[in-house]
Amino acid sequence: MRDHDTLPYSTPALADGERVARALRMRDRLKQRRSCRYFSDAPVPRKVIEAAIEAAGTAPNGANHQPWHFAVVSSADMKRRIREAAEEEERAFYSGKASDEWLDALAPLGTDAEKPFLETAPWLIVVFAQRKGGFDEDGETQNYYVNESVGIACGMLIATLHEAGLATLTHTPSPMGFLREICGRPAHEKPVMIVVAGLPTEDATVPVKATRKKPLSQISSWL
Ligand code: IYR
Repeated sequence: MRDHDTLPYSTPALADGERVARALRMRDRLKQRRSCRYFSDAPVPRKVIEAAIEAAGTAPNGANHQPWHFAVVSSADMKRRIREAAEEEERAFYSGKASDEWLDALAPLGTDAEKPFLETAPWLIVVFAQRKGGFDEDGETQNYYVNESVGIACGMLIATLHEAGLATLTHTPSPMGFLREICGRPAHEKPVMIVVAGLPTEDATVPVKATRKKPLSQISSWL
């Protein structure tokens, strides 16, 4: 006997062909995702963001403590503060802190210290990892596999926003402690990334370099 409470679990009964078709459909949808750096100020319903965060909140995670918090920023004032603080860090990064090797790696992506999208995009989702807190967020209970859990949740968040037809960007100013202060989060939470969400400008482009994906034969081995 299992000595904990349980519920039945099953997966849908599908023909193999349908399983393959669904996997290919999902793959093809996800293949269309791009990191976008040109956001319009067109509004996007709050409900989309709420649903995507609920989807992220279903991610597999350590001991079901769900060690994440999503601070959703939409006010012009807060977005401006985040942009100003992020650009200050990025200026230091691009004009000295980053190694030449790192800057060379970024050159084909065309990134620089200017982050206007932090103000123009309708939504900034600031993702925090809770180092402690447990399910009840008591701030003390140990959490487990925090980075892994939050990473998976971010992937599910981005996939859902993409499925809703939004453009996204994972933005990781470094260091990003300022996000804790601006968003009013406690010291045991670590800012992980900003997921910028909205619609692309009409003349948005993406770097060709970013569209090259490693083939299956390179990213997998079958043992
Ligand atoms: N955080 C910087 C630099 C940057 C670093 C990597 I690695 C990227 O893939 C993209 C950017 C910035 O946002 O510009």
